[in-house]
Amino acid sequence: MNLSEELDKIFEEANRLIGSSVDEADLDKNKNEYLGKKGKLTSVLKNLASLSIEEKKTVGQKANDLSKSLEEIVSKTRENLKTKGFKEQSEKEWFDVLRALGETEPGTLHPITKIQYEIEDIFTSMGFEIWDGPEVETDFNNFGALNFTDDHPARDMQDTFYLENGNLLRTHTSAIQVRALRKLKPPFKIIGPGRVFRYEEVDASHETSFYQIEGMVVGKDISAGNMLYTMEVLLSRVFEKEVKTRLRPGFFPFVEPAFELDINCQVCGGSGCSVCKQSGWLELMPCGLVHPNVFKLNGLDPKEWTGFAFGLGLDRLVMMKYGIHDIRYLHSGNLRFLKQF
Ligand code: FA5
Repeated sequence: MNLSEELDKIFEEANRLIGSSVDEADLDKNKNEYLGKKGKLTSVLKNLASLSIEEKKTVGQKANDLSKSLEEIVSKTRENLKTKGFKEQSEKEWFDVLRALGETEPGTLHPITKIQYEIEDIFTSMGFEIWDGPEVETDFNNFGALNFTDDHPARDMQDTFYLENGNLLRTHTSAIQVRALRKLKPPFKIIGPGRVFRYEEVDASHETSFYQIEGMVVGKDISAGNMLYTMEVLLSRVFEKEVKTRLRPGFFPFVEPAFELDINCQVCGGSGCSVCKQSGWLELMPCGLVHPNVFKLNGLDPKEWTGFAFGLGLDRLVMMKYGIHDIRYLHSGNLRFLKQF
């Protein structure tokens, strides 16, 4: 066998052996057997010295080519072994990430969200549209357009978080009625649920951030009777039973006459507790007939249009419905509390 034939034989052997490597260590060993310092292919090259110049050229070239091809076969095989390795590892070591968490429990709606959805259903069934507005509002939308003059004492009724740019965190959802008044063509009926913010002392029935639902109806000849009927429907559907309410005169610059609708405290049944401050009643839903100035300030003619508006305290409604004796539970994130709903 001449040197060239010997090279062919070695290449064939090497190709087979390298291709059958079972893992990377085996591959390194096999590679070394042919391409290492003392490898079979390397040793053939060492014998080149005994050949003629002509043979040296052809056999040398052939040996170089074969050695390059073998290097390529080695790197291909290494890649295959790596992929195979990952595959085998993932088959052996897989685990169910969800199972690793243990028992999972489905989430539930927060009681405030639940009642909000219920109220949205009640009002949409009466033909109301649902309106939204941003939590950061302009002073004008929150106060100015609602007939609060700059020095109006009512501004102090709702301690306000102001932002550096002159805007504020809305103190009530009445800012949503302003947006509706400016966008919609009367007649219209809207409700506007949302989160509001006030710089207040926190106690059993007061939070610094809470939820309200604004309601507004604008049309021809809207009366206090229409307003009271709407509120009765709302309360009887939410509570699914008769609840005692009372109306007191109220004061808000954007409604005239203004009323406070109180609900008989459902936590103590009216006998007095920390939620109702021992009075047996809880302030729930102020309301009134839209003040003519509000129509004027928002581009509508008060001689042509009438309306009513109300602002329901959603947290307090939830407290009354479920007999919750402290508003702070609602924003606590306490799962033991929330799971009950
Ligand atoms: C207002 O916010 C008026 N914008 C409501 C209104 C709308 C009047 C339309 C007339 C026409 P008031 O500040 O009273 O009003 O708040 C309304 C309701 O929000 C209260 O009756 C109460 O249920 C709830 N509320 C007020 N302050 C808090 C508080 N700190 N924590 C929880 N609920 C509150």
